[in-house]
Amino acid sequence: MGEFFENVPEVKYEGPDSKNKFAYKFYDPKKIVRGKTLEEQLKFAMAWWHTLGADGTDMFGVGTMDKSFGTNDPMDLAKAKVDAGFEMMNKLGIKYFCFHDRDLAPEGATIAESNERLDVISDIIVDKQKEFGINCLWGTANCFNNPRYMHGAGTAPNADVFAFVAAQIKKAMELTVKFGANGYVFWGGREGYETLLNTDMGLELDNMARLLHMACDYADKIGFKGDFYIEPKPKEPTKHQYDFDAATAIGFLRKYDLTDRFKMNIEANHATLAGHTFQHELRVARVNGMFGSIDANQGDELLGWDTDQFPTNIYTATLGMYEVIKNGGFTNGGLNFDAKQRRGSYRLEDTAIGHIIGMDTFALGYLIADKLIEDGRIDEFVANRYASWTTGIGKSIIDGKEDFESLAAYAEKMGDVTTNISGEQEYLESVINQVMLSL
Ligand code: XUL
Ligand code: CO
Repeated sequence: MGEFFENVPEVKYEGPDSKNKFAYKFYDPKKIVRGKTLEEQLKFAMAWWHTLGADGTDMFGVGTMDKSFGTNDPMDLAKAKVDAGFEMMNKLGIKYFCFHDRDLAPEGATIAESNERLDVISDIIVDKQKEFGINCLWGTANCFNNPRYMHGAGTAPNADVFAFVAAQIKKAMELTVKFGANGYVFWGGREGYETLLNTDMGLELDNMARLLHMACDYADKIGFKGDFYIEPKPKEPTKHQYDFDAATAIGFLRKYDLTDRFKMNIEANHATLAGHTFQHELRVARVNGMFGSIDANQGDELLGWDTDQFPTNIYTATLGMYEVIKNGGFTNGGLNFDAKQRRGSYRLEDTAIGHIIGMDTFALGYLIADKLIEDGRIDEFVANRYASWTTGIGKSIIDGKEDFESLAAYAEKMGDVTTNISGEQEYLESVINQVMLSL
């Protein structure tokens, strides 16, 4: 096997003074934080589709990046991508990857042909995993690209499409188990509607739940013990997607009795598209006991679409990792770089540089969030803000001892509320700045 990323050396931690493009300035994989190495805490993953597949094609232009890896033959390309992917992960010290079925091998004329191709490539991947000690974070099926999914996949009006996608997901789950992953993602890019005029929303949602229940049943059959994830996104490519945001997806899972097996895979750019912050989506998942994994990227504040940029915003990463630490860290999940370099950054080494800044950003975010929690001023402030619930009337409400009549009597006796205290947002933001800059 030749080298594909010949301009990318092995990337090591050199510290904040390093001027080497191909070095980590803040991500020291062996540094111990909260009883584990940063490498174990952060669980970075490479996304097969962006890193090995995306060539810079956009709505107005053809690809700018050469991702042919030296061949024109589709199966040879699939094999070369395995070599290239493991070379990249090994050089960057990334220990996980995520994949869609169709990222790994080109779709055939029949399901049988597609599956045979996947068998060939997945055997090679399993050997590489052993050789490099690299794991799979999660797998998924691409249920959005093929024209058969033009009206949806699990929510298609045509039952034959539902049968087809079930077959596709069945195989993708088998591959996920074959790679030893503990996560399987459902991202419903075509699960939604363009117009309600032609849509039976109730039936579509019932059918989506039927598909997810079938996935749970099949997981038991093949011994998949990991988590299923819903990855919320409000729109794009479909006008309205059913898994709009974490709150909507959790409501859906509750209605259809799927909360035992499912958690959220929160993508930063999808939060932006939903009109939320990254931290908001993580908080909603956390307080509902549904936090699972993260697609680490960022959007552009000025653009209304999913730009999937490598994450560079330390403030956003800090508030995100604050939620992850409060959740007890990752269990089966991790930080998957669902991210690509800009179209003009067309060289193969630019994807390595993108991963490097992404890893440095999340390492900084984790270290600052850890310090914020250790500092304790924010937690203490929040505890004090809600102190009225720990004694007196607040405790009595929580203990279930009050009703409207008793509270009306209490309010009458009180006269008016005189005990509100300042929210001190500006002070709290100054604490973050201080902790961040004195790391
Ligand atoms: C699309 C997206 C997907 C999912 C996996 O916006 O984020 O790549 O992460 O299907
Ligand atoms: Co994603």
